[in-house]
Amino acid sequence: MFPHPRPTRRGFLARLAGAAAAVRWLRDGSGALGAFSRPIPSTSQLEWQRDEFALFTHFGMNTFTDREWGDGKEPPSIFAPSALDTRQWAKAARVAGAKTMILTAKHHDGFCLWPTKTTEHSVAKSPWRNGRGDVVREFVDACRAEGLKPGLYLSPWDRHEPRYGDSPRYNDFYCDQLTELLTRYGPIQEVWFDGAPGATDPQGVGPNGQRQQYDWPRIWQLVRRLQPKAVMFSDAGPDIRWIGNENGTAGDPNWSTVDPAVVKVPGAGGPGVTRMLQNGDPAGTAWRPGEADVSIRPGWFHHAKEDARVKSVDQLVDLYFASVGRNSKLLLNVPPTKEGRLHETDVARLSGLRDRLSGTFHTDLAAKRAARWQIASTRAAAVEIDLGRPVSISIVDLGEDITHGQLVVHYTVEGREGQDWKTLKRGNTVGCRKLDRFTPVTVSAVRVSITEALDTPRPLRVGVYA
Ligand code: FUL
Repeated sequence: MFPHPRPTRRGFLARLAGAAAAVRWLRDGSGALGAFSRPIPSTSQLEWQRDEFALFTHFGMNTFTDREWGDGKEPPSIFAPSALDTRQWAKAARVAGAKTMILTAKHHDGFCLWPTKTTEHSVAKSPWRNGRGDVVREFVDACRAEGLKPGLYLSPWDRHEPRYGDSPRYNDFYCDQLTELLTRYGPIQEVWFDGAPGATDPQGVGPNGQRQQYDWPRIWQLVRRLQPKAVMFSDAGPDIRWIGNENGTAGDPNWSTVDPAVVKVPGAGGPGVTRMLQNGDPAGTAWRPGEADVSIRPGWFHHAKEDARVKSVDQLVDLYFASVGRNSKLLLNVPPTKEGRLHETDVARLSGLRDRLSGTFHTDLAAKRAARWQIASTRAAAVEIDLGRPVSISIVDLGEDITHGQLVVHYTVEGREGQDWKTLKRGNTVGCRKLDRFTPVTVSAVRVSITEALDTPRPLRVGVYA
């Protein structure tokens, strides 16, 4: 409904053909897709996913009230970061290896971090920088100075705005806010639509007692018009889908294709929703890869009482394997303090994560080892990589060339111990990146077999690490 600008006409036709093929697949249930094309990513979705890792920054009224959800009654006078330093956030993100940083321009309490014309409830009424400050401006400038792409979160749910629940008027208000954010600050990579409090939660009614009916088609079209290269995130995409939990963990399998009819709006509930968000659908007609969001702390906002509960480097590495390593993107929240800086513990954990990942993936034991894929049938293929000598390995890193879609249904990884082949992993789907960890084993060769695919398989990228 809101197609991304397609790189080529061929891509557009391929998407149509993919949709038709999947419908046929659903209808006859045979799983035999034949020689049809399947959904593929747009240029923006591809870049978004290949970036692998982004930081989230929850900052706003809740930082000052020590809450997670404000009620919209917070006076702007309490917004007073004493040493706001967005450059420090961006540096920490760059060091961590993040390529994007996403800021809560407005959370559910409705307080706007930029001087908006749409409401008085903003930084313009705060004592910070004498009411002349603009956190969004400082944030995007810092991102660009550190080579990061900025993204913005604008909560649809607004507990301050009196028009909330008066649906057409609030939709106008919300579109005006989006227009400011998407026209004043240059290119925005990702626009994040939160699903809270959920489509049926009684809290989602306005002062008039009515439930807000969002005009999603209008909202999505507006973003597409103002920022054609941006990707839009929500439970229902349209470009990127929520992964279905806030633990930073993708499902296994995790298909980047979904059936859009199952999750139609942000905050949707009902049968099959979580499964579709977690696992996607091999017969899905829309390319909508998953983003796994999680906080480095128990809460999304900074609370001093949680300073000793920052996730360890080991936990962050596990999250990386459970998200990026399962064909998802990791969006890790690191909340600034009241001063307006990231806490030193969080900063240390971020650089610890990067050091650990750089060390782990430093030497690819399969690099430059000539290996030829044997296409065993139209649905199966295998490659054998001679490692040259017995070496201890514990990670296999696979990747499909997703410019052609996601095709692998099942695969096996084996290692040669002496003369015998030992199964190291039987896996489901690969997608952009699939990481498998196992107890270290000494092998002289590795064999990767695609045992089932939706279409003629293409060679996988294979990395092998100690
Ligand atoms: C949720 C919100 O309610 C939380 O406060 C946070 O913003 C998280 C990322 O999404 O739905």
